[in-house]
Amino acid sequence: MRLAGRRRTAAALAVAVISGLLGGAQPAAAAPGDPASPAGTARDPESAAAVPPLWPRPQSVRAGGGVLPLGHEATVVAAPGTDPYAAALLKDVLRDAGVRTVHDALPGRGPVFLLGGPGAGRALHALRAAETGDLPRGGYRLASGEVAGRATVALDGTGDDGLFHGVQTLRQLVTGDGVPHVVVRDWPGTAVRGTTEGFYGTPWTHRQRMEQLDFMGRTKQNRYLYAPGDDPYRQAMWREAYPAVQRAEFRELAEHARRNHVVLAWAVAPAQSMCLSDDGDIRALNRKIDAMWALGVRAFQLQFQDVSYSEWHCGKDARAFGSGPAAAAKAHARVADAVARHLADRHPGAEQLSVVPTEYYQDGPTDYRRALAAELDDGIRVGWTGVGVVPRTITGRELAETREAFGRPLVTMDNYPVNDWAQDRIFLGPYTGRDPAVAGGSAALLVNAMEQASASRIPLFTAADFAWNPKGYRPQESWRAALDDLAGGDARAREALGALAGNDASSILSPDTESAYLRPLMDEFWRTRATTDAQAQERAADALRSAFAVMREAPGRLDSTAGGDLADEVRPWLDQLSRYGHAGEKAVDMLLAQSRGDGQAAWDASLALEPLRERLSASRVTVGKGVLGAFLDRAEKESRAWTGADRAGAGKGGDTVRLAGPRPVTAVTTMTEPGHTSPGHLEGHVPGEGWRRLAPLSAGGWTQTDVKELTVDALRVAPDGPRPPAVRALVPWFADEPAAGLALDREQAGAEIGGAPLRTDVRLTAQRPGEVRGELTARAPAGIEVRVPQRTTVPRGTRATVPVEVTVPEDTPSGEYRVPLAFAGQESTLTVRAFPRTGGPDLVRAPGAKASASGEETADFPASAAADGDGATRWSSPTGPDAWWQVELARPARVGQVVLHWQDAYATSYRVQVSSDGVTWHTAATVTDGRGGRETVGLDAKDTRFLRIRGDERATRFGYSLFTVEAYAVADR
Ligand SMILES: [Ca+2]
Repeated sequence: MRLAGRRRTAAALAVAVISGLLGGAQPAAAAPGDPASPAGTARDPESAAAVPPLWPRPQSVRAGGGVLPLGHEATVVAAPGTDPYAAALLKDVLRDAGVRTVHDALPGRGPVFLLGGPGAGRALHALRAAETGDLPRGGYRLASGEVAGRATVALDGTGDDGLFHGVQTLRQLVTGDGVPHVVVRDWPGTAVRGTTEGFYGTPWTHRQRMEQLDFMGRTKQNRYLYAPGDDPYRQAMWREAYPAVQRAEFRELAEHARRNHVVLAWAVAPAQSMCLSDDGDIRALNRKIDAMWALGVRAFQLQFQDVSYSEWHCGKDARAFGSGPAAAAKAHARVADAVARHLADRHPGAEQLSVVPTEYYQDGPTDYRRALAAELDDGIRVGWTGVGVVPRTITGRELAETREAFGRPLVTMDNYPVNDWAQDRIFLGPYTGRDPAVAGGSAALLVNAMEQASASRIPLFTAADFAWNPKGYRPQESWRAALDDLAGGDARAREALGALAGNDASSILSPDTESAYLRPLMDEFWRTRATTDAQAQERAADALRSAFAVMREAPGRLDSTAGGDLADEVRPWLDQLSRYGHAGEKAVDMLLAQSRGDGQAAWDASLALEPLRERLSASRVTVGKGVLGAFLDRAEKESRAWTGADRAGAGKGGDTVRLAGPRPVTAVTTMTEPGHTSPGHLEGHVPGEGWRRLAPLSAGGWTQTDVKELTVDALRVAPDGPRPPAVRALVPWFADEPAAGLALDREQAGAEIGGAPLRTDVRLTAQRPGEVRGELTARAPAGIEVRVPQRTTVPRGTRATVPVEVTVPEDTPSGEYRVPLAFAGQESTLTVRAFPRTGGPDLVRAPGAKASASGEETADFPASAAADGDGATRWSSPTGPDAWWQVELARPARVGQVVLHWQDAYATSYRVQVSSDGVTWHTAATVTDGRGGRETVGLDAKDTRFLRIRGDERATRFGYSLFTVEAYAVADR
């Protein structure tokens, strides 16, 4: 016991040391067998920093501290029978690290690399690697350090691919300095993990597939399922052999797959043109399978996903099977069983056959599933996609239930990142929402790639990481590593790739992740815009503009990423990203110029933005969904607020503005298209006088004219030459309206007598062609104290938020108090409901309290559910505005506070009523600006035996629904 305790401590310390590098390697608690050597000790963090990040994230890594230097010579000793691909890979790694001479027998020279066999085993033992124990197939051990005075790296693996995965890890450990001293014990969390090429669209080219296999080897995937949606030779033309060129490609693909320890699998979907009951057709199918075997395919899948239950392709099937789901299941099972028997007889080395049934995405057992489960040979696996074709989440429970329904292990065929169903999108976000149990509990986990092969590697990298180490998986870290991997060390490309993937990150799996890196920059930009802090504005604008510049430059920066393939594959998205970047820069320039008061520069940027936005909306692809377009919309809206173009009374597009009657005007803003026209001048129509020339227009198109409260009933732009200026907007700023608009965040609010201050906001909107300065004043009645800032400045075109703090001192009687708030001639009244301090237990939940209601939507939502203190249960009224919920308290109380927890169906307007007898009611509080969620209502209601929440207006078209109501008595002094 003591020893075990020490081991755990040592492992925990080592893990802590390297967690910063690996983003926190998963503690080895889930390890089969002994995860850590007993002698492991913590090292100092600096030397541990020499361990580079490793992907997929290993199950356990222990940093030893030192570094094993690599020179020009090394010795590689491979045990007899060692996997030649692992040995070849090791030599490539050493060559890339600068080793020129590799000796292949001891003593040799330079550090020694021991691959498998007793020699590696002894060195691993000497380097304090844990014994092999019950390391699963595909697992490996890797250790580096000094053995008997010689720099040594030792590796061994289980199964025929473990050693290869170990060398893939070693590849990442080798840096310019050498190999860090390290002990890795690692194994796959999913036995079969890989990629499906199954999309509809242009299938990958042979070269793309070859590269994908190398990528799969690097990321420790071991299954590639060939199933293009548009390959006729695996569908309608399944009987026919592939043409010679494709046969040669399959052979090459199979060989390349072997090198990468990937099993080449082939899926056939014959049912659209097959007589399922016909032995001749079954023989033909088996012949095709034999032919594919001869080309190097080692795993097969039968697909029945798009099959009708009533249409057969020969009369014989109708007679043999009948019709309906169970008949179809029998037919599918018959074919699958025959193929499985054939494989077992003819190709005993084949992997287990899998079948994608017609009902591959449903929930739980069905007639079809039951019939298939009963008929299908036990050794056959069944494919499913989770519950739903593209499910947001897949849970271990769903997997277990589906496994139960089919009575066998499942091949999880996840439809992410495939995008053939959403052709305006590319899905570049990380793989998320799958329980670790889905990986470990599936016979295989295959994710369906996009047509865009190298772009697919971003999500596929993360899925491979998840499949290898599901419990240690951290999507964001994995995603960043995927971007690093694809960028291949090019920092400018990496930045652009972050922009591309960051703005194409959302999907059904994670709808809220779009442009996540950009949104805080936008938020800060908007926040500072409403302030008068010019420096903060510049900083926020610079940060956002830089991010937009990366987007604009992305096509150039990604020119040679993945050998140039990436940019070619995602051209429409990349170009759209670039346009958004360019438009974003212009929008920032426009708004910043406005903040500086430089109307001409802002107008120039605004005009430059127009063609960019037109090109953006002409594109059929979606980038930065819900974020980038929304940013530009808001920028335009704020710009129009600043220029005044959106003001009532502004002329849009015409050269004359007629007012309803004579009004005093302080200034006029004119926006015209620059160039190609004669400038023209501004005129005002003065009653009793006629048109008066006011000012010339600027050639740049932006003119703001101060007219000193001139009373006019019309304004116009008059040409100076033969070609009249094209007027975009003509904006009068009136002297007879308040300089600022004023709105209260809340018109009513409760404040506890003698309690903490009530805080609310006043929003001020500038209504002048310049910033508006003034003082917000509050006329507090006796017994109420109000604090507001001394001076307030509202920048032009923006809305400023001014905090208001209300305090109700100890001796103030409870009741409602009106606090008029005024700014620049505008006034609004805040109603403060002063209520006494409350305390004690929740009266609603006291024993003896009884809830009732005017009605209940169904028996699932009883009145009592709002009195149980349980946030998961609720009362719900039938549809309609007039409904109430009430509680009869156990004994009369002086109620001082009611707390409501609304469901989405809340009341915007409601009353709190009280009664001593349940007959005569009295309204203790009225709320007319209800906002749902948790609402606290203060009151002071003596002798309350009955407390009622009466709805007046609904927020939704449904009824009212309350999770919980609480009530508290006025506290004793
Ligand atoms: Ca409840």
